[in-house]
Amino acid sequence: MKIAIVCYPTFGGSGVVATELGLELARRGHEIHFITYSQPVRLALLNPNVHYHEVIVPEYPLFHFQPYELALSSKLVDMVKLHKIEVLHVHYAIPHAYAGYMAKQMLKDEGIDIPMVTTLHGTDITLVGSHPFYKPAVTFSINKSDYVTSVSQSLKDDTLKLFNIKNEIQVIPNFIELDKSQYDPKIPCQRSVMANDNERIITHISNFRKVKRIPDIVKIFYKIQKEIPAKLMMVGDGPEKEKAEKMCRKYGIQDKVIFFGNSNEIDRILCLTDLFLLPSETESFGLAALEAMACGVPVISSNSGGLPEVNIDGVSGYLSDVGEVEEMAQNALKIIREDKVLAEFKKNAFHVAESFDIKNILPIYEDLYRKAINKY
Ligand code: GMT
Repeated sequence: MKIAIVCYPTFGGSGVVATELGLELARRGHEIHFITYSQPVRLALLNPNVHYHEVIVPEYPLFHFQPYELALSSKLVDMVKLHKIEVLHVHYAIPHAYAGYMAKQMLKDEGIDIPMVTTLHGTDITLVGSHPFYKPAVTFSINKSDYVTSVSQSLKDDTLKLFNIKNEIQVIPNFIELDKSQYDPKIPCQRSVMANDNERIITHISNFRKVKRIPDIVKIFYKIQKEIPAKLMMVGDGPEKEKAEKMCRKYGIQDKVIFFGNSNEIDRILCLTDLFLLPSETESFGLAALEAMACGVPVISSNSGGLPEVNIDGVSGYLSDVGEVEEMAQNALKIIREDKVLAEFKKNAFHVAESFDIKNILPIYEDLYRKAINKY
């Protein structure tokens, strides 16, 4: 099949999912066209099945805001015609589903019918999309999509609660490519570069937005390191990073916390990690938690949104109510205090991650594309 994938090219989870999906589809022989404003961060190599088309928004001084949706929908029209694309898959409703619908209409005018699949990822529904300024457009674009998917049952429930949706929403969870990862004890992890032998390594990876509750991470770690020797690796960049750095200095733990910034070496960081922290206010799924688990890293998370669908309490880690930092710290210590217990949780985390193997999830998308193409 010839599939266009529209996504955000940044370090956010939706872009990562879209990119990994496209790459795996290409490996299975499909022709994939990524259409976005810069090359997706996880899209290292292009090949005959993987194309990238940049959406360029010309700067015009009259405009206070440059019209990205317009440029994107025009690019979609051009690329569908040029490459005979059969299906559009847009990730993240805003503004991609909206631009996709416009492209569909323009193409229809030229006698080309193309189906559109929209995947909802979370903040497009829970934080941004439900804002009254966006809600009518988001509702409209979801209802006008040929097929709609959401990355968890919890996100589906939220969407139905927040919007007047007439379409079916199919839950297709995020996935992980286990083959490429990770939990391979033979690969040397250079642990000694990061910590002493007696120290536990705790990691958080995100875009450091408010929703990630970054101060909770510092508080949890502060409590942990008072009990046992430990280091905290903070990976990613975003608006809450500076605050976290200040907090670490205030708590006197700055020597035990390493801030990495954005990284493409997530697997290498996770392979030396003992425990992952994700105390978010909300997560539609929590791809970062799944990536950790796929590397055999147990997770301490909040129980909000789709996290209970990924992190199984008492098995792959523990879940607590949002903001319960004391309980999260105690649960973390329960896991990492003893080697034997940690080893058990690591094994379990990997086993839970196995059920999200891309090999199980990809055929679901393929079936959906076939159904969409056959609809017209
Ligand atoms: O929150 C992020 O890290 C970015 C955000 C995005 O839109 O890219 O992630 C959302 O989509 C991911 C992929 O489906 C999910 O795994 C994340 O849980 C979700 N983030 C939130 O719901 C806050």
